[in-house]
Amino acid sequence: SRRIINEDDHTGLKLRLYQYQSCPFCCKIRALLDYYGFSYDIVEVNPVSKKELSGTNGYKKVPVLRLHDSTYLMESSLIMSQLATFLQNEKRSIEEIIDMYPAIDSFDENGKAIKKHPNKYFTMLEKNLSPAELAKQREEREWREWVDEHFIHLISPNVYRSMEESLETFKSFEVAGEWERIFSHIERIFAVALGATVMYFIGKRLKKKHNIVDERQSLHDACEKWMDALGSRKFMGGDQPNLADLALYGAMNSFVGCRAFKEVIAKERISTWYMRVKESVENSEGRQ
Ligand code: GSH
Repeated sequence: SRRIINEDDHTGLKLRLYQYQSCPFCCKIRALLDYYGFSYDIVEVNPVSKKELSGTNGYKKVPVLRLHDSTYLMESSLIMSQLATFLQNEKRSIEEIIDMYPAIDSFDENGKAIKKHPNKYFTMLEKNLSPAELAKQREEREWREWVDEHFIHLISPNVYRSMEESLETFKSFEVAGEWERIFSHIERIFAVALGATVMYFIGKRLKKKHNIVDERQSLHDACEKWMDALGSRKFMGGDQPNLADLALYGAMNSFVGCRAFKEVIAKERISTWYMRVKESVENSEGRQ
């Protein structure tokens, strides 16, 4: 595992992130942790065996964030809300914060039993907010949901668009995810070829499922939509990034090395906003 150390982190949470380096949901969490200046360990999960996730009671997705050696947090947007709420409520322990996000039993679109967290996009403050502050919070929630429910769905159809792009993407995963630590040489060749082929077909299926006609155009449109909503503000959060800024920035980081990023994002006006968030995150400007 790797360790990110931030001298100003006095929370004592002992965070450990189980992740895939290039997973958009994991990139969202790293954006949040870095922005707020948390110290944390990173454990790269073996995508085949997932043996690192043995402590999570059967949950086999990443990201998982472990704290205090024994408590596991799941679901990227929920984790972001929990940590942001923790930082804003100095008097409450992390356990009390976790209890503010009850799960209800539900079913996913395939009829599989899942847990849902109805307030996963909410950050909780113990003071009364003005109508203007409430409107800002609502905007933040809506854009966070848009990142999860719209923007992230555009990534696979774009980065696995052709067999050639799919292979390029997997080769970038091999480097970014330091697969030489996880797989042998021969396994790596196999994982890249197999992964690229499988994801090429999955990308096509997802494209259909989410009614995407032209994936590059949709990516362009999404960037325009975000920038129109941003208007003259530096960040969606105003002078500082909020959780919507961090979520979109993180999601974009997941494919920063891919052709789709270079062909679309890098050429859009959103790239100035992206660079602004990058600087703010890399300097941990939200540290307490
Ligand atoms: N809603 C979850 C979240 O926001 O954390 C989604 C997490 C997710 O789907 N992660 C993917 C995963 O672990 C990786 S991008 N899929 C299961 C697998 O790889 O087997």
